[in-house]
Amino acid sequence: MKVEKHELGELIEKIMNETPIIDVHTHIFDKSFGSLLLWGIDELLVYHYLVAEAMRYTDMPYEKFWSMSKREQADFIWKTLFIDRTPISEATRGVLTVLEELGLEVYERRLDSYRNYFENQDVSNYIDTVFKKANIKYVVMTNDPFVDAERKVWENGHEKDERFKSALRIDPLLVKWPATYLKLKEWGYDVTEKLTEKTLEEIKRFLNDWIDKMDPLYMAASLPPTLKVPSNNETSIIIEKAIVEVSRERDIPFAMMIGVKKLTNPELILAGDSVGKANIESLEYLAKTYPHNKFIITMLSRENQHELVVAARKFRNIHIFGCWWFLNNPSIIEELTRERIEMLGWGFTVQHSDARVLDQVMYKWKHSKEIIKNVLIEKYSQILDDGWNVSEEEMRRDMKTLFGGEFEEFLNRKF
Ligand code: RAT
Ligand code: ZN
Repeated sequence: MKVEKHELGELIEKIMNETPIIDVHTHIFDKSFGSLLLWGIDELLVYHYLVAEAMRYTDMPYEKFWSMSKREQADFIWKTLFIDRTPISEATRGVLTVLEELGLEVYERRLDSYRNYFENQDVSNYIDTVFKKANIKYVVMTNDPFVDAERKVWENGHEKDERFKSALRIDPLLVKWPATYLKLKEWGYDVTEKLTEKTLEEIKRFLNDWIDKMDPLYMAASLPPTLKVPSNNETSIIIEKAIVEVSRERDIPFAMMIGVKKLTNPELILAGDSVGKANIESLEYLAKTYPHNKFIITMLSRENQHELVVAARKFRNIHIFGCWWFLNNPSIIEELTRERIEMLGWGFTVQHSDARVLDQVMYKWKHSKEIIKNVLIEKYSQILDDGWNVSEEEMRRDMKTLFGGEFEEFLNRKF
């Protein structure tokens, strides 16, 4: 049935809310990972996006903040960003949205009663509640074998929850090889700091072993704006001579998250990373040189976004996903979504949550959907004005594509 222009807003909202989401990049875990799964009000408040904001309003030495307990840090952030000031930034507004979604009394501003609510939740039920409220089909975790606590879970075996798929995260292999090779050695891989044939074979064996253990949807790394491939540095050699090969042999895409300047302010620790513009040519080189490899890409700098879309038009082995980190703000989500639809149609994944705290998926998706809805109203209206018609079923198909369908097509895996 033909959709009329005046129906668009309501219909898009309805279809969007009924479309189960595939959240292609998060930092949350299923219950079997124990304390690695973060949830609740204190975790929400000490989110590093908020730490960065709060520390701007104080003279407190950074070490003092880090030496406080989590609860004290949360108290400090609550007072600084929510009581002494109006919580208007995207990350502060996110906390309000979470409380509102849970039916708590946001206007009361009672941290003690919010704490009380979370203390009375059972984690399994709470995961169900959050997934239901955000209408998430599954999330992709960030699974890092270089994190001791996480490696143990994989090595000891754990009960799988199908709503949590894995992604093999390998940053240390690419950005800290002189320290990482020692770890690999300790774990029984016959590697040397020099990237000999043998060492590259052993890196591949390491990747294959972890692929067998995790069954990841993709391998991933966060990479600096200085990334240069090809070149004779370790990062480039390991990408071309190990990762690209394993990625192709196992048909597991390589996700590159490019543009992070690590520890620009080291005192802020996790909150201290910044952004830099990268050179798109490394990606173009990889996509062109390895046409049978798949690359899943997000870039951090706003200045890289237009050329990234152009690169994806040129190479069908590039899949763009989400508005990452400093781009995950309404004004930029709007701009990027419009730009991507205008040049790629439906051929990308519109957003990911990057949630570090389970509860955050509720706000990240709610806020993004508000923006995406408006962009879609505009875009569908334009083709209706041209005389095209579109049915509700077609709109459902389109929405599914944007919220994870195209990602599964690209992976060639359906869940
Ligand atoms: O957005 C974030 O929380 C960052 O700290 C990073 O985790 C980034 O998303 C990443 O995956 O490296
Ligand atoms: Zn992330």
